[in-house]
Amino acid sequence: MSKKSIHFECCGEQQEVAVIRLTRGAKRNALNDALILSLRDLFESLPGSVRAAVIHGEGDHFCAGLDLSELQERDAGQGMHHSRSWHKALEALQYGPVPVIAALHGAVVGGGLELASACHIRVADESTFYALPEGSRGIFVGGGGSVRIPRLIGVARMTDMMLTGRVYNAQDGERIGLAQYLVPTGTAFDKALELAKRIAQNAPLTNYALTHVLPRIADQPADQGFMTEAMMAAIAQSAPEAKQRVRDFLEGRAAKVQKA
Ligand code: 1HE
Repeated sequence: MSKKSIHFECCGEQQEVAVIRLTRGAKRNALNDALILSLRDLFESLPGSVRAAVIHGEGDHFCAGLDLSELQERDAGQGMHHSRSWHKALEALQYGPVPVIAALHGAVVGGGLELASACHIRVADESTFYALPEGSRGIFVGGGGSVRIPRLIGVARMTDMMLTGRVYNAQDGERIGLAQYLVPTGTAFDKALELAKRIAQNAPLTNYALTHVLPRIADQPADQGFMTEAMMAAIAQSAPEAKQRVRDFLEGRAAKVQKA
């Protein structure tokens, strides 16, 4: 399926992995309104077979952020609604039906980093670089970056990126927590797909707990977090699928954890 500015298809034996590609390569996958809307629509209507998703970008860069050509005509009220439209789309992704893995290469800048930070796992290849040029463009993040990025790298590092225009390369990006995986140039998509296929084998309820409940627990005071965790643990372990998976291990049918 091709929506405006994105291409979407399902792969895997059971069509369990959704692959989403940003297709504005000529504009370095800059995010215009149509693309943001398409992302929201897509994550609100993924086929029932899908258990995990990969998002990547066409051409030499993952994403150049907000399409700056659309910024020209907006007044303050329109700007507010525009930012909220990004929030809705990226919430549909972050709190959507399945874990999402971003395969990163080239520029991951501005709104591109905001998009990547809404994903659950980021796999970066060696060509990746990260920046928040909003500071030098006289604007601010508006796609949830001020909420999500400090949770990955801390307020101090994000402040530095925006005040000074600091660019992180792929190695340093992984070191500070912008990506969980660093792979050779040209292999981020393959690694992301491999991870997605593995994630798709998990019990859906466990994946739901990890994408919807864990981040909320992380935002709760410890006392409430412990209680939410206890409730989620009880719900997860009472599922028939969990009981079957534990039985499979105890009876020697499931894989052991291997030394890394
Ligand atoms: C764009 C955009 C864009 C490229 N909006 N058109 N983001 C930025 O400030 C980053 C701006 N972009 C760049 O710094 C560079 O384009 C890149 C480092 C990403 C890539 O460089 P390069 O040499 O491969 O490409 P290019 O020649 O700069 O760009 C190719 C074309 O894409 C060119 O248009 P053309 O008509 O001359 O071919 C560029 O104008 C166009 N292009 N990036 C519009 N971003 C919710 S708030 C989020 C706030 C933000 O994201 S602010 C950060 C915006």
